[in-house]
Amino acid sequence: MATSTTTRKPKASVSAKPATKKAAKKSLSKANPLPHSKEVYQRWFRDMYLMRKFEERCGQLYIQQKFGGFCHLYIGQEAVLAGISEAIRPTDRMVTAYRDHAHPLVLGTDPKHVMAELYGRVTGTSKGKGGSMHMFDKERNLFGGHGIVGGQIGLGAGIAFADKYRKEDHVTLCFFGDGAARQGILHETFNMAMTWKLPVIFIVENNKYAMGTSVERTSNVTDLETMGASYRMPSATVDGMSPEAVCDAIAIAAERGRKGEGPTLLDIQTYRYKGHSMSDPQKYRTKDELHEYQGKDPIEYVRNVLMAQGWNTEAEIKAVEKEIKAEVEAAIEFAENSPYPEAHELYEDVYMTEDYPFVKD
Ligand SMILES: Cc1ncc(C[n+]2csc(CCOP(=O)(O)OP(=O)(O)O)c2C)c(N)n1
Ligand SMILES: [Mg+2]
Repeated sequence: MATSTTTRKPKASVSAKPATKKAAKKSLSKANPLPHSKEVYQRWFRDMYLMRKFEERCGQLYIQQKFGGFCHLYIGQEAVLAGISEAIRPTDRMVTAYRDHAHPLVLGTDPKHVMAELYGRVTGTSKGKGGSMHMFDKERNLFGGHGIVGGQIGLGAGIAFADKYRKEDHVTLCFFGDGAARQGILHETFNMAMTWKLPVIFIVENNKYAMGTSVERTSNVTDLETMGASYRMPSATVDGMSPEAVCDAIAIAAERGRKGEGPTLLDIQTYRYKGHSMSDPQKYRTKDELHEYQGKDPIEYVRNVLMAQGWNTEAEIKAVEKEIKAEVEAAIEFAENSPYPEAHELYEDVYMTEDYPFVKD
């Protein structure tokens, strides 16, 4: 995440990336300047590789029944969070749905506590009481992890309202899926957010499907950016397989929010390589479609940038990969050795106010 207190200036937008490694190497020559520094690409590689490896292990552990509940993987969508993290400040807020393991990781939450939450252990981010769908990190302004499709759209505007009311210049990043975009709450929220010019960025993580239902089967309006039009909300469609394109779009939207100009809607087009959750036969899509997106894999792309620019050797990249894999294994060990919450925890963290009048012994 950008650590400076000023938002980075939006960079020139970047065209679609080449699909093959050979093509990538060719076009990423030193003569072809990139919009970000070596450090940014190196951090993107680390962050995305951590998200990917953490979740690959989550999928395996879930099948081994090491933890229960639901498990929705983010694999394939990593460029969205990588791009965003470069365009925001640590004080900005995030609220998302149940596909939420990667959000705390990119914000810097220790993977140990994310894994422990999946395992339902007291050392988890929500003391083991939330599980996969309810990752929170108060210190890093992550407001969850929500299981009701579209529920967090209203929450996002509420958080932004509180910041505006307190005259604080934070921006809220409110994530939801292409399926959630069809919930009625979106319209009420868009209306209020535009009326009050709230500092919120509505981010559709458009992975083309809501469980097994494609965007095309959901509505005659398949161009989701137009959903902001009735409210005259500035909107754009963004290539979500490109961290650079996401970073540019978020930087512009965040600047608008901080200047008091109100919300932005971004239809960030991405793809999930895995099923909706762990029990999904994926009959609604073809292998060719999946391979097409895997050919634009953002981790491969950034790895190629690092090597083509001469910023890292293959051996250096392999060393980073080894380090991250070890970090994920350490997180699993930490989770497995952590205790479950005690029974009294059931009654704690329910109300903010300890003497809430309706809580009686
Ligand atoms: C109000 C509500 N209706 C239905 C569900 C069941 N459900 C869970 S996930 C999901 C699909 C949502 O898809 P999308 O918003 O595109 O997000 P994605 O899973 O693709 O990230 C549905 C219908 C739910 N959790 N809440
Ligand atoms: Mg979806």
